[in-house]
Amino acid sequence: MKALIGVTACIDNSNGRFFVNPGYINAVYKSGGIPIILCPVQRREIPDILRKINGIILTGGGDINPLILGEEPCNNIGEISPIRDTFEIALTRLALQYRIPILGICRGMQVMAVAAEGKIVQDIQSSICHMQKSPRNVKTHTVNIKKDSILFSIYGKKKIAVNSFHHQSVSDCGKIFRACAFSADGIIEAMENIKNSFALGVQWHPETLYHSNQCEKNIFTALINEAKKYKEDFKNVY
Ligand SMILES: [Mn+2]
Repeated sequence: MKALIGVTACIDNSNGRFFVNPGYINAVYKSGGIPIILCPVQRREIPDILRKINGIILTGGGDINPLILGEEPCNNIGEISPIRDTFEIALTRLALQYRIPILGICRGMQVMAVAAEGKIVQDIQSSICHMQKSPRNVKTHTVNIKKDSILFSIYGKKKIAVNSFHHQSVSDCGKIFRACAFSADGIIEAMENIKNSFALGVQWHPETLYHSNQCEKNIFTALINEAKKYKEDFKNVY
């Protein structure tokens, strides 16, 4: 049996549709998992989803609603989707309780931080460009990885280059995560769980790099392997 990986959908408010960019779907499928697109449901319905899947990808997308963090929106805030925020934060909290492996990508990493009562920078001010104009499969800035991390075990090196399409970032990872990679300006570029289950957040977009980069492919393989383990170890517990 293959691992079922829930992949959270973006909401396109202007066209009234849910969608997932194909990179996430292809990355899961080509890494040996089966992608299942997750659309927002009520909190009480989330356990019904979690009983059926073995791993989660929190995808990229728009900004996190500052009001969730008790802040007013700054002038440069992008499009927000309160329904998506509410669903993904609740999904993440319950998935952590269920110890379901999680991979958070870009916005997904920020959702993980908020779910763990961390903090977000609404609009990064830096001399390093984090919103690149180059195509999505081009790496534009470097990241330093902490040696004693899951991420280091995936990449096998301390300095990597990544793509970058974010103007928000995590400033406080929250209670159960620790930062494990930084850009040269000190922005947190990755974080991971220091307790219990596999949960990794990256601020870059491995789903648009994995075609030609083994390490980015390994991020998805790591999630699928953990999801398979989860299936065997914990499925009967809940
Ligand atoms: Mn960046």
